[in-house]
Amino acid sequence: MIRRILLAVTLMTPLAIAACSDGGASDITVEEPFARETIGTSTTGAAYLVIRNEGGSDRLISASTPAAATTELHTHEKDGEIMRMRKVDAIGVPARDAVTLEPGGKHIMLFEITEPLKDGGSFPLTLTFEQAGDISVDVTVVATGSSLGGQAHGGMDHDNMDHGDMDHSGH
Ligand SMILES: [Cu+2]
Repeated sequence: MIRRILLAVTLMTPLAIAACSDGGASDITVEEPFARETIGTSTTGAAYLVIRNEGGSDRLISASTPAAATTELHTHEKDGEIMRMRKVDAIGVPARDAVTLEPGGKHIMLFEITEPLKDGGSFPLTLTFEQAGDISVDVTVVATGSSLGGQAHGGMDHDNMDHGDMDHSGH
């Protein structure tokens, strides 16, 4: 059923599609999605991106990718002098605003990455928003320390992160 609707939309002229965008599903755009390459035998990583919202407030409620068995929404919080990652149920996207997921901040955590992420590669990622629905992007894999991945985040490498009391074994 959904496939049929999508096909119908695809067959419409660009003008008709533009007219359809009043529904609000296109209020959100996702820019500059990237992840750092995995190191050694590590199967843990994170995806970063910018969410731009031209419409009313929304929330990113989940993400999924064939590149990893488990995906979680994470944030970083300062616990004394230590930055700890914490799983969150959703990442809020205020109306007509942008939210940046970046190293040392909010991110999409990837567990049990199936194939090592290599510099120059990419993988698909589907973001699910409460209002806007699913938005799929291609995440570019960059080398560790690359400028796209940000620099001044010493000590925040995911491999060295203290995951606190999060249990990642119980899938
Ligand atoms: Cu994390």
